[in-house]
Amino acid sequence: MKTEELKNLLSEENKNSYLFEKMLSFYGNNSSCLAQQKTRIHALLKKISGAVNNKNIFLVHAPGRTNLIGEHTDYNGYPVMPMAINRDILVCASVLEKSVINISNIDEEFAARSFSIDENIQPYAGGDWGNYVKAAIAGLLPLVREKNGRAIGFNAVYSGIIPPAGGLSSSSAMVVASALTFLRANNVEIAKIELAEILARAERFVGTEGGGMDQAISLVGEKDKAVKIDFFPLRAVPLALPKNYEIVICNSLVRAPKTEAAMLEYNRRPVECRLAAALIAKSLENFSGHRIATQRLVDVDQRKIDIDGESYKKAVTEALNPPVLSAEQMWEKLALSQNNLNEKYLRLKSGKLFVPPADGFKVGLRYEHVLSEAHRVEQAAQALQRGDVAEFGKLMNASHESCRSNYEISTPELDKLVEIARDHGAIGARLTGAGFGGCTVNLVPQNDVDAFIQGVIKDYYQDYLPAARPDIQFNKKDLGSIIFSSSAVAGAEVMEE
Ligand code: NG1
Repeated sequence: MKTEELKNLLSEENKNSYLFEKMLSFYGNNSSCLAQQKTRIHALLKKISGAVNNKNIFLVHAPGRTNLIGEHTDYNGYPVMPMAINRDILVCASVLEKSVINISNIDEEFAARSFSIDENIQPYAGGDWGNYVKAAIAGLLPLVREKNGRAIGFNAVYSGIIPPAGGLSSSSAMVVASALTFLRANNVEIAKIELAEILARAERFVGTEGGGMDQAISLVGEKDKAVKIDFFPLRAVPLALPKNYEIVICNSLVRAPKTEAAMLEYNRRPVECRLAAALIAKSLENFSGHRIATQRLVDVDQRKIDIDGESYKKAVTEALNPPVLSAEQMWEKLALSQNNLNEKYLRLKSGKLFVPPADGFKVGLRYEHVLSEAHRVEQAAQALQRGDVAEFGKLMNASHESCRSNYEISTPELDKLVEIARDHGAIGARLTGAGFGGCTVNLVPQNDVDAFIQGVIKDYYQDYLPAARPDIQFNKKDLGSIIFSSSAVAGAEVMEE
């Protein structure tokens, strides 16, 4: 499609055009929102046509997400329940007949990048936005080469409206958008579920030990639905969200970038969970005499082990006692040398060695969170199926409490925001995403949404935050992207007529 054709498809007279309809379904039928999106697409078209001389171009859209319930369960093999939101990464691209990727961004904070496609793609320095594009290309290169014998690249301009470091998966949306652009450039088609599995592994290129929730929901999101996602193998079940309620997202404005201290704290949790699984497997072996192969907590779930309930309970209690262990206690209990412990459990997928935390491995608390949270996800799915909104809200609240006290991923600001949200009518309120800052997700009766937003603005953004965190600056004009309600939207796609 040529730039002019795309512009025509976006014009007012063309309200029934393919692109116009796509925009309506992604961003909602709200005139100021639509106007904003059109301006955004025009800016992309302008920037790319300057670079590629009006060659054939295409658009790719990948949404961010909010997780309604099921936090830090994905990498343990337990389910999650996110929805895709109407904040996305939009890419305008043209195919290049050579093995090079050229990317630029409407936001000039992100400098243009260019790299060659080869089997040895090395990351840029930590925190560079180009790493998310490299992650997608490196992850898909074997598949594209297998199908086509070679892989060609693209020129692309990116525009993102998902707040970064906010727990709304801007990074995974960037990976997904880049992956779809790369696949389209090479004319390779692949099922969304299969792609989600590849991209969950691919994103580890940036150094996090994450699970597969974010890439999956960005791809398989559905309009007006939450999606219960199970892992290993990936399965997605859409569930209708309650009518007459809205999902409101509030940004605590505490940034949680995965490139700094938050990355260390994030990676600590999967390490502690792997150790908890290893301790339980060892203890179960003592009880049952069988060797149990474990990679994650779900592998030692009672439903998977041939052992009576009483012995199972005893084995777990023994395994997680004491609930906090130093590295020395850990290698003794697992009967491993220090070196074996390091290589088996502390070596991160990035190759780096995880340094044991000074306050010990908190296996007891982490286990408590993951198992109870997995149970809450199942209950939440049932509550949605029978339309029990009150129960769903209670489960969201209980999830926040467990994230705070057992998984220790909340912050005073997130706790305050959740408390204020409940005071202003949220049926359920909790932190969403990895934690350590970022956003909360709130279930609010539709008729109360305006009052809810005004109440939270007053109590949190006007009264609490400036006093508690004078270091955090924000512009009142930006409140529309700091606290907003989002419908659930469809997953990522290439937009071409
Ligand atoms: P965010 O909030 O995008 O950093 C991370 C992980 C998820 C999941 C959640 C916690 C990545 C890319 N994402 O999400 O897989 O573990 O934390 O539930 O690592």
